[in-house]
Amino acid sequence: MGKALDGVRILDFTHVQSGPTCTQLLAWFGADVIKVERAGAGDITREQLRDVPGADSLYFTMLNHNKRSVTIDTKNPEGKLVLEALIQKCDVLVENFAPGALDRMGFTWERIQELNPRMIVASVKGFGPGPYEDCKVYENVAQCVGGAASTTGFDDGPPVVTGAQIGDSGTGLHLALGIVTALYQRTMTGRGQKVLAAMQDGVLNLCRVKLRDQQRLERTGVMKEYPQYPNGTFGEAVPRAGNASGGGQPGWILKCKGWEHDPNAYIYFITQAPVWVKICNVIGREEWATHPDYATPDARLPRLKDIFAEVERWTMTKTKFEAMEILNEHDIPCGPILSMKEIAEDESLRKTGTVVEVDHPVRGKYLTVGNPIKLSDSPTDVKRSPLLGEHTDEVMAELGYSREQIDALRTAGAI
Ligand code: CAO
Repeated sequence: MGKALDGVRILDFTHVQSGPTCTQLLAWFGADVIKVERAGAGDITREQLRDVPGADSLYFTMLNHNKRSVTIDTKNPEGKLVLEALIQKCDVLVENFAPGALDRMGFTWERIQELNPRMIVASVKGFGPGPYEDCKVYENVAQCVGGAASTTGFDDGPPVVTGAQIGDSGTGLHLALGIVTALYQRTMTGRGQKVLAAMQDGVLNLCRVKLRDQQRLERTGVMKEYPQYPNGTFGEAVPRAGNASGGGQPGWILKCKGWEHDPNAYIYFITQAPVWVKICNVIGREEWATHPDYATPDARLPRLKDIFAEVERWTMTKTKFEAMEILNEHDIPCGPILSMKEIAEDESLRKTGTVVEVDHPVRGKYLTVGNPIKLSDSPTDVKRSPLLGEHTDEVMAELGYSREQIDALRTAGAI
């Protein structure tokens, strides 16, 4: 079966996490992704957080599946010529260098357009144009400047960053959408274009509901679904909401049987209005179904803390999986807090290809997250990440270089 992006060639000039997330997705959709790495060193993540001596780290292998690796010194004049040949051959150049690095290398937008007017140049940067555009940015910086940290955590504690890599992988996802959209537009215009996904913008996009709440707060001074209501105080900015649900369906994390010893013996419980009567029946508070203090969503808002305390008395008598089973029988929305260990062992995630075991010639077998986006006509086949420079000769030959030329470039340190 063919793949959605068969025939699309990507010059992958990415490193660390944000850019590689994007190009890995494109590779899974069938693009030929040629990762250009610094000769002798490669993507810095190859050696970061190493768990097997001498083997590419999981950090690298889990972000670079299905790609080919070529090593080119793009600051060497002859190496630059090889990169030019690649630019002429590829459809998209993806990069996430520090601002200005590509220009300093001599590959400005104008120069790339001269070489290939159909080329799409896609970049991840920390910030968009403005006072911070020259700054280098990593994941947690993006979470802080994009509004996530100020709205995450508990009211009486400091801002908190989340384990979900919304700054890096989140922005990589945004960039991938920009790239396929630009490819689609190119089918009509014949022209390439620049695609920019700034990490601050990507995080803010994911924090859209918090900018919604900022405006609600300014208008009404209070947000009744926040845990600060009715006894706490609201300031000028959206406060941290603990584990409160983001929308109009109040939720909270509740203890389950075993919570004293197991840090993940908890369940997320949502008091969804349409199933309120069922919730009352399940927890044994049938009278709340009709009591004026509890029967309507508005009446419940000032009492959420007490309501969740009562529900928790019930969840603490069940394991998180028992609670999940019982609540699901009644269509009550909930979800167990799954540990990474439980996720790694989850059979259903393995069956769908969301968790995949991959073999690697140096490190052996390891687990990875497969393609979370499933296309019925373009199935994903997860292949191991490339060794450093594994495909240099192969790609050089495809570019038309002879054996002698390849050897000479290698001797010159260009590749
Ligand atoms: N041959 C020769 N030189 C190469 C090369 C190659 N194949 N590939 C890269 N280089 C050079 C670049 O040209 C650059 O040189 P100059 O500084 O002289 O212009 C240099 O390597 C380093 O690039 P960098 O500045 O991007 O790398 P860094 O480690 O200092 O910074 C990071 C890393 C991530 C902070 C920065 O790249 C950045 O802000 N990127 C944009 C935002 C982003 O993606 N952040 C998320 C990263 S994932 O957590």
